[in-house]
Amino acid sequence: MATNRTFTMLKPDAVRKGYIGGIIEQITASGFRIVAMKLTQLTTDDAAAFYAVHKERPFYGELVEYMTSGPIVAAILEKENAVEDFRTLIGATNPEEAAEGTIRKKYATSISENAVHGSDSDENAAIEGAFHFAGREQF
Ligand code: IDP
Repeated sequence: MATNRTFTMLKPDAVRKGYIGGIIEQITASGFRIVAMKLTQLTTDDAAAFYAVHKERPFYGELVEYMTSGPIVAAILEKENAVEDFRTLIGATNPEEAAEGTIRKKYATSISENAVHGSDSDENAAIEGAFHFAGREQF
């Protein structure tokens, strides 16, 4: 059964370029409630663990380096059908293939520096949310 929460990160390129406000505005205007949120920075160990599923991919080293290159915004979001609806809102991994109006189409720099993360399953949303937030930080 689908749960109603997903996990997101506004990635270092989006934070560096001053897009936090615009992206959060689009997320909340699309019906997501912010359950948890913080500005933080991943260590190399954090990023390596978070993206461990990609460790055999050729871009893994680049991805870990990029994700540790500056602050990120981590957040848990709530909405009916949250995981699927948020993936639709952010658009395809490669911004060149993302639909018009999606967050990646508007704010991403490239396929690697693509502005925002969204969990790909309810199971991963729960794991990723717990990776970043204690229970008392979730509202
Ligand atoms: P997703 O974030 O859309 O779910 P994944 O395939 O899970 O996409 O990849 C995780 C992240 O790895 C992407 O968001 C992007 O930052 C990076 N990435 C994915 N594919 C490539 C690639 O071909 N080159 C460089 N970076 C990539």
